[in-house]
Order: sequence, then structure tokens, then C-alpha cells
Amino acid sequence: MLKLLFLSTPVGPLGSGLGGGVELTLYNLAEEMQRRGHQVRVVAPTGSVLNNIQIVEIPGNLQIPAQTQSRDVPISLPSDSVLANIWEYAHTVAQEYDLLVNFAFDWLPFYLTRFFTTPIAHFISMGSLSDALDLVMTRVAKAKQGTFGVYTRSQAETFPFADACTILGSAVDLSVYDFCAQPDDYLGWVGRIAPEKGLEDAVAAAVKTGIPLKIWGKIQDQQYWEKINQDYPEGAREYCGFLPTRELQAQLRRCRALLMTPRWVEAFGNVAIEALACGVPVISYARGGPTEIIRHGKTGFLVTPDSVDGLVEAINNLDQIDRISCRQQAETEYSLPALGDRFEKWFNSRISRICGDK
Ligand code: HBI
Repeated sequence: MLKLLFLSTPVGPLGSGLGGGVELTLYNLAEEMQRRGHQVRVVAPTGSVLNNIQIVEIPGNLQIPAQTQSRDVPISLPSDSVLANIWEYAHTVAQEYDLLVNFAFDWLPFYLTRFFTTPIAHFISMGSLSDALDLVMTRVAKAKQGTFGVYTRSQAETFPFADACTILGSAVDLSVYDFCAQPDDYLGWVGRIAPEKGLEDAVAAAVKTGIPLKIWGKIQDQQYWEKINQDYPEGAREYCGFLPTRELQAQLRRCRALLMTPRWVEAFGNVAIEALACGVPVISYARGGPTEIIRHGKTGFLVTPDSVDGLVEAINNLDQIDRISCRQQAETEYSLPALGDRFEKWFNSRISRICGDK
């Protein structure tokens, strides 16, 4: 039995949607590790909510989302930084745990690694975003073998230390997602509403095909959202809010397809496996994580990046896809037990390696 301390992302309370896919990963992993008999405690910003997982809430000001910064921006922390407060707490209790698992994509936790005696495993939730982060991560990767876990190979390859990354994939709790054989006549888009997610292309494709688009997710960039509203007619899209998983899947399952339009190297694309779990085919730009998830022509389509016409062509070919094969792929590749096996192996290797560290 391992005693695990999970240190959450500092960009928002868990359950707010500001943490995007990493919120789902952290929650699913905590659930699965507890199911296996390990002790898990999560340290997260005040206001975080996770059902039946012990949370230590830490006050302080949220961190600027790293993907809104350019690559050469100096590292910054707000006054009374929640990130710094989380790691001050971690330092006071570290001795009580076998392993600290970090989910923040931030300079401070990477820099502090060398000063902790308790082993730290860093789960990286995005591709490379900044030179300063790449530098400190490369230094840690060299000093502590096996420190970095990532979702996908294409995400790892955005970093100079790609070969030092452990590929972990992702998963969903399949019991929460219900298969839907007969969809309604609309398309779906799920994600943080922000420029790197390319929502405008999904709306443009919906307008061209005349099939309405339903949108779920947190509005993270207000003016980006307002520009989409100005550029596209009302009928083409309906904003359905940011929903908890059970409510989301009850609507997502009724889509003819999920559209994914990432402008950046999407580290994984948890929404893709949520859709597959409901039997919903996924049409995505061939960029980042989705290229390792979608079986082209079988469980969805991979489209030339940034090509709205490519999205339209794929939408017109949806009848080729058998929705059962989407659910089956989720069951074979993205179940929680499979995820738990991969992470448990990584945790144990990180703990045992403590003696081998330079
Ligand atoms: N930005 N600074 C910072 N730290 C994070 O942990 C972070 C982020 N931006 C986005 C994000 N985490 C998550 O939404 C993604 O990792 C999924």
C-alpha cells in the first residue's frame, strides 16, 4: 500500500473546469489508486471539490495559465501564490508519504524537486510551452531518472528530454458513460473555450454542413468567445455550459460526432475518449494526442490540421463508422484498471529508483 500525495494544478480549484483535462486525470487516478487500497490525499486550491477523495484546500492567488504566455516570458508568481503555498504545505508533510505526484505544469515544483528527499513524480499535462520550463525540466529529467510521466508520445516529443518520459495514456470511468446507438442530428465540441482549442473551425464546419453544433466547456477567454459569436450566425451553434461528467455524457452521447480542432499539440484530448466511451466517433485535426487515439476510418477521422473543408468531408463520411467500435476501443484501451496498472508501475519505479539517483 502506497501513501500518495497528489499536488494539483494551481490554475483553478478542482471541479471548476479551469484545469481542463488534468482535473479529470487527477480525479480518475485518485479514485483508481484508492480502489487498489493505496492512501491518496489531494492538495488543491480552496474551493476544490472531489467526491470521496480527501482534499487539503490551500488558499492563495491562482497561477497564470502557462499556455497564455509566449515561450520567452520570465517565470512569474502572483503575490500570495497558491502554487507556492501548496509546495510549502508539501514540504511540511512530505516525510509522511511514499511519493509526491505533481500535476502542476509550473517552474516551481520542477525546481524544488532536488531539495525533497521524498521522491516526486511529475505528471506533465501539456506539450512544451516555454524555454524556462524546458530548461528546468531537462535538468530534473537528467538528475532523477523516470521523473516525468506524460499522456502521449507526440506530447513527449515536444520536449528535449522526450526519451526520459514515461508514456501513460489516459482513461475514463467507463461505468459513467452510456453507449448511444441512435444519435440526434447534431455535432459536439467539448473543451476550454480558448484560442489554442480552435473552436471557430468547428463552428465554421457546422455552418457548412448545416448540422447544428453543441458546445460544452468553460469559457476561459471571453473576448475569444465573443468574436466567435460575432462571426457566426446564432443557429449554427448552441452553448450548453460546463457540465459535470455525468450530465455531460448524457448529452455528448447523442452527438453524431465530436469535433476536435486543436491549434496546439494537444497532449492527449481526454474529451476524445469520453466521446468514444459513449459510441461517438471523433473527428480531429491530425495534431498531437488525438493522432494516437483515433483509428482513422474505424472510430473516427484524422483531418489535415486547420482544414475546415477536411472536417466537412469527414462529417459527410460519418456513416462509415460503426458506433459500437468506438465504445469497444474505449473498453480495450482506456479503462481505469488499465490506467491504474500503468501509473502503479511508474510510481513503484520512481520510488525504487530513489537509491539510483545521482
Ligand atoms: N498553466 N501555469 C499553469 N499550470 C498548470 O498546471 C496548467 C496551466 N494551464 C493549463 C493546465 N494546467 C491544464 O488545463 C492542462 O494541463 C490540461
